[in-house]
Amino acid sequence: MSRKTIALFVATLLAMATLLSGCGNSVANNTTGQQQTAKSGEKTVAMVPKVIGSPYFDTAADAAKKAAAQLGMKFTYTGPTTADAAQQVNVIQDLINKKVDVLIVSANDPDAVAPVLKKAMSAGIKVITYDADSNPDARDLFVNQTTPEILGRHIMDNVAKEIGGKGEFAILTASLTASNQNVWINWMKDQLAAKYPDIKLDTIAPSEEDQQKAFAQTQNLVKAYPNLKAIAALSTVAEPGAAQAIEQMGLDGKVKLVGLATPNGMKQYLKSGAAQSATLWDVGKLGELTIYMAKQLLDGQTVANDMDVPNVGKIQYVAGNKEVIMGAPLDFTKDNVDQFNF
Ligand code: RAM
Repeated sequence: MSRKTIALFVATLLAMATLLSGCGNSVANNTTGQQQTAKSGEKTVAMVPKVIGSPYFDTAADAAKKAAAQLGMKFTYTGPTTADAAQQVNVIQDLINKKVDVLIVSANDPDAVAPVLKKAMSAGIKVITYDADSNPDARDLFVNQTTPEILGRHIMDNVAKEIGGKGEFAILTASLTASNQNVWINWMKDQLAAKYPDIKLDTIAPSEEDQQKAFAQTQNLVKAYPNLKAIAALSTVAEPGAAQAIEQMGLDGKVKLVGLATPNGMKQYLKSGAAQSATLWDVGKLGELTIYMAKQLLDGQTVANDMDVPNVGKIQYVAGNKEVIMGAPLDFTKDNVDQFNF
């Protein structure tokens, strides 16, 4: 056989080997659509945030990926590039087609995502929501970061504390369809009605998981409500965006700012006085807890109240809603923000 024929034969063999190795149970493992192949028998867990590229969701995903590796599961992370419910539905449909074993979703819109999640469940895929729930009948479990009533009442109390119990405030939320922000807002309103007769909620403005939109909305709020004394910014991009606008308008301390954000995202603003407090939970632990629960479901294990989750701690389990609750929220201020790094 000539050298040329041998070379052609070897090249053909290599090409076939490459093709065959890519035919396993492969899924996209990030937004660039890079394919990874799960080893046979290895379960694949796909995490779908409200939006890819948000530090909050990417931090949870980094921790989830490490936890999945420790538990012998293949992890993939993919999602919409904006907090768009229709985009998120398409991403989930694609993962169903790729036959992942577990879907983990933070829903942009609980109603919009329910049909495709039910389709996943019918296809034998375990469905977990984390951070923002879907309709409860469209998932097997909801991993919630904290108790909505506690968080909502606490944020309202933080507003009242900053404005001396009287005056006007506004809420800068994420998307108007987001189930987590909406349940927190409901509890804020309940606390407002129950405890603060001299405080008025002027409006609720959306910022769609977009820090630039939060910046612009804050400018609009200050112009539209000249007596505004505080803003409660309810997303980890809304509060930094609002702080930037307050700083740019020279309103540090004149319009008080509280809300939900990471300590790293708010450090400079808490120290400068553009913001008074930020509240959140350990985002990495939320990612770890979610993967631990995925393994529990895959192994047919039960979830019990007060069960101790490695590296996370004791969790609550609300059986009636198939809901795990990780723990209490933390407040970050200029005095303690340096103690945290996430
Ligand atoms: C953003 C998202 C997320 C929410 C946090 C507080 O990152 O809206 O769903 O939990 O803020």
